[in-house]
Formats: sequence, C-alpha cells, structure tokens
Amino acid sequence: MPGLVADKILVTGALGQIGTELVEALREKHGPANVIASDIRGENTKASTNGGVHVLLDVLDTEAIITLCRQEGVGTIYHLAALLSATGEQNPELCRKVNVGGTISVLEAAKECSLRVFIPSSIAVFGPDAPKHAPQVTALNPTTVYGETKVKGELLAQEYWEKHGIDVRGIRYPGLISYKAPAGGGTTDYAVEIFEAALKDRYYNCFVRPDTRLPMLYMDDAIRATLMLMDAQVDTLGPSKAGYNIDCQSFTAEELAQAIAKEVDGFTCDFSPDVRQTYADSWPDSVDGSIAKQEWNWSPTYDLDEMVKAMLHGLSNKQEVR
Ligand code: NAD
Ligand code: AKB
Repeated sequence: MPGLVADKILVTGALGQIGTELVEALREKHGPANVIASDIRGENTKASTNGGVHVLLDVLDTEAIITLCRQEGVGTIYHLAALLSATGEQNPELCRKVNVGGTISVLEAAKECSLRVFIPSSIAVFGPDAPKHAPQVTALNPTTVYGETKVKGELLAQEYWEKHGIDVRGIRYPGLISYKAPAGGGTTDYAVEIFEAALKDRYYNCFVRPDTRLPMLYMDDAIRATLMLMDAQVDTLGPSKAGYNIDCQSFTAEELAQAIAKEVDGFTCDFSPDVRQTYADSWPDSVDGSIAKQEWNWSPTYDLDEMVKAMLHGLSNKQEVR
C-alpha cells in the first residue's frame, strides 16, 4: 500500500506454547495494534491475545502471507508454526511439509516484501554423533525427521541471507518450560506436564528415564533471548545467526522431579520410558552458547530451583483464576 510504513509484526503459529507468550511480549513492547497473531486455528479476526488481532493463516499459503504483509504493512515475521518432534515422528510427511514448506513460504514472502525474519531452530539439529556438550559448530546428523527439518531450516535461512540479502535469525531453543499454554507435542513436554500433574495429583508418570539429561530453559528467558537477538545490530552477528546455541539449564528428569518434590509435599514420580526416550537419547545433554554470549551478550537468569518456584507459582495462580 503506497505510503504505508512496513513496521508491523506478524507471528505465525501464534497460539502455540511459544507464540502465546511471544505475542504478549511483542504487544507490550510495540503496542497491541502493531502485532498480528496468526495460526491455522482460532477464530478469524478475534481479539485473541492481549487485545490484538488474530487471523487465520496457513503458512503453506505463500500468496496469503504476501497479501497480508502488503495489506497490513508487515516488516518482520516471527515464524513459529511447526510440528514438534513427537508429533512429527508420528506423521513425518506432514512434519516435512509444514516445517520445511512453511519455512520456504515465509522466506519467499520475506524476499517479496523485504521482511526481517525470526525462525526458531532446536537442539534437535544434533544427532547421536554430536558431543554431549554440543558446540555451536559440529556435524549435524539428526535421527528424527523433526531434527532434519530444523537443519534444513537453518540451511534455508543461510541461503536466503546469502543469495537474497534477507535478514533471517534463529535460536536453537532447548526444551522450553512454561505454564501459559500447553506444550505442543515435543519430547521435552515431560518437563512441562510434570508441574500440572504435581499440583493436581501429587504424582507424575514420566515418559523418559530418570537419568535423561537435556538442555532446558524457562520461557521468560526464551522470550528475552528472542527479543535480544532480534534487537542485535546486524553487523555484530556472525555465521551462526540462523541457529545460535544459547546457554541454558541442563538437568535430568530425576533432578527435576526432586526439585519439585522440595516444593510440593508428597509429590512422587515414576518413570516409564516410551518411544520419546529414543529421541531424547539422540540429543545433547547441554550446549555451548559462548558465541551467542559473545555476539549479543546472552545469558539466562533462571536456575532450576528458581524456575520450579516460578512455574508452581504461575500455575497455582492460573488454577485459581480458572
Ligand atoms: P506449538 O506446537 O506449541 O505451536 C505451533 C503452532 O503452529 C500451533 O498453534 C499450530 O496450530 C500452528 N500450526 C501448525 N501448522 C500450521 C500451519 N500449516 N499454518 C499455521 N500454523 C500452523 O510449538 P511451539 O512450542 O510454540 O514451537 C514454536 C517453534 O519453536 C517451532 O518451530 C518449534 O520447532 C520451535 N521450538 C520449540 C521448542 C519448545 O520446547 N517449545 C524447542 C525448540 C524449538
Ligand atoms: C521437542 O521436544 O520437540 C521440542 C524441541 C526441543 O525442539 N521441545
């Protein structure tokens, strides 16, 4: 539209675990009218989150993304729509279609409309051959389809950057722990579900072994990292910009259960590993985030005990409101 300044923000997959909180944070920072939430589900034009607009948008529909960006004056996309690891392994074709196809749609729209883009990657890019403390640069040979789509996402981001000058940034998020929206079908969902079960039943049957150690992060830190990366001056970012490892926590399922038991009287946890154990076993225990620290000064604020307290407090308040 002539004369329209393209400074609005579009979030895809906005009703998911991250989108629910990212939209809230972006609306606080930029004003509700400047942030358009979208998802393949939800009510069209419903003011769904924090009094802003929510539109129905399938990320496989490139033309619809381009039209929306032109009509609304969008300058930046946070592209969160995807299938996570557990759901993805159950439906690999759909996982490839949504995760890779959706990323291409968004990058094509970015080329057409000169957009800046944030596309999350994941610790799932690493495979069993990567060091257990995963460095930023190492062989990426994931054994999950989901992990393959995340590696492809990083490669596509680099390609659009190099060939078309698109500013695409990403973080290899660890397992994210939050209470405002349910976890979306991933392997690390046990670290979210355990809190609700602890408050409701004082018992959780965990689907990975007690010694399963994975990189994890509280959602407040993940949102802060996302905003910090997108605020960073482009000339401070090096070749890892499509998928930064970030410093985070690293604890076993048993350590998490013990930390919750310190706060919730009578809480007990059993462990009955299922197929998701295989995906967890293929991922690193922890990651080296020193490049993100050097380039845009990232460090997390929550340790395990603080995160457990914040989760239990947030969930208890939410349950009182229900
Ligand atoms: P989620 O599953 O909670 O949400 C994804 C959203 O995408 C859902 O609301 C879903 O309705 C929507 N969606 C699915 N197909 C769509 C389509 N075709 N068009 C539009 N929307 C569609 O996922 P999340 O946890 O919020 O993750 C967001 C991103 O972050 C994903 O790329 C994921 O791989 C990445 N990530 C998440 C975690 C985590 O622990 N949550 C960790 C690492 C990486
Ligand atoms: C999943 O478990 O699939 C996600 C991830 C680590 O990418 N939470």
